[in-house]
Amino acid sequence: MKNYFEITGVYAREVLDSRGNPTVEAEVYIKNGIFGRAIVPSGASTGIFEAVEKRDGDKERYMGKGVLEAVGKVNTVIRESLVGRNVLSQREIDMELIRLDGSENKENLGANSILAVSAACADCAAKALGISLFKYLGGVNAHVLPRPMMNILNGGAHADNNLDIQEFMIIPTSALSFKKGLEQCVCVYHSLKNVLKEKNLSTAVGDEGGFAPNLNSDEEAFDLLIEAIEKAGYKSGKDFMISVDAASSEWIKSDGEYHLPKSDKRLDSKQLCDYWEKIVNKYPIYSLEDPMGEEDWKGWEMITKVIGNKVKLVGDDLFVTNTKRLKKGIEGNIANTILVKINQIGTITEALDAVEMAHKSGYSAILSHRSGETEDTIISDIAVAVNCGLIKTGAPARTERVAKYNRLLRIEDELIFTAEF
Ligand code: 2PG
Ligand code: MG
Repeated sequence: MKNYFEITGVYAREVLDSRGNPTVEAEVYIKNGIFGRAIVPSGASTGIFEAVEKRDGDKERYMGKGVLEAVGKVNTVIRESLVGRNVLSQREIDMELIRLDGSENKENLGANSILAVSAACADCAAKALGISLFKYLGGVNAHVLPRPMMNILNGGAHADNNLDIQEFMIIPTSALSFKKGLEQCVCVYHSLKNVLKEKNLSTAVGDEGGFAPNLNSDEEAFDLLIEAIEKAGYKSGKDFMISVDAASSEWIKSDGEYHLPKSDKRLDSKQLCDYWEKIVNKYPIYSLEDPMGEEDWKGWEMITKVIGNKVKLVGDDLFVTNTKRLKKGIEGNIANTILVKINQIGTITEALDAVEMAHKSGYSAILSHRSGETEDTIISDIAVAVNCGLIKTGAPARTERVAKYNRLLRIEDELIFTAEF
């Protein structure tokens, strides 16, 4: 039994993500052929403070997006340092990966190589113990199923339409179980498709499976969502609320003003704050993600003062799952929620630390996918492990998104009556 949990092998390969771009898959082995596996996701609207995703830049392969160098790091230095360690020592392993890399932003080994191994270790450990990943990561108290924040209308960098806001999400607020909430979301998704068809609008989808029609304005998107909710037989504001990811860091131009590229509008921080206040007063808004840019701390401070007591203000590019940036936010009364993306920071331990810091300070945490995803479902397990109660993982279409929801259905089944929603 003594050496049962000893890592005997670490192996990585290049596989594809949902946008057809290469990404890193890693496997971690212990004795008896037990192994864990993980695949790393990839963003499009990436924050400038995210940990570095290592790409080969070799134009002869995958238009420069290959990850053979990152894969090579796993198969050499990382393997050498992990073989012989106890796979259950997640924190120790992650600290070792950070030490091996040696940089502030994981630029030497690449956050993609590091995260693949970190997550594969967790998966292997759970399998070795014969328990579910969410139980391994969260222990006996892991029991809260997250409400899905479902992105059913896409714009911004995720779609080639004319909407500046990147994501329009629905969140089921009256459902009493994950299963029911999911079903309701799916009904609204299909209802939206019908609404779009009736108006002769496109039902083609964007990167996260949400529809991506051209509309007269971003506000029309809110109206369409509400129409879809009502036509599906639900009450907006009661059964469903709306969440937005503006991804406004994408809007900032060098002159410091926000330049909304598709509508060609220019706004300063105050005007943008006024715009969000108007939206919050007009629509049943649950949360606004990145309503201000990743470097606009002053703008964030202003919006938190103005509407921070009414809605969740979610820092994605602002916090990049990094406890140093989150701490700055908490100390400055900035935002009230952190979006947690494991590849923004690069290890499972650091992602768990970010959730813990948020919760201790009265901030909410939302587990999140990336726009480039895979069949890997670890974020579903993490969401339940940390009892954060919220997950953002796209439309109920495209298997890489649906896989996360299906995993949550299985977890809910496993928890039976102890599941809370
Ligand atoms: C976001 C994400 C996920 P990306 O901005 O929140 O929806 O997009 O992965 O492209 O950063
Ligand atoms: Mg975002």
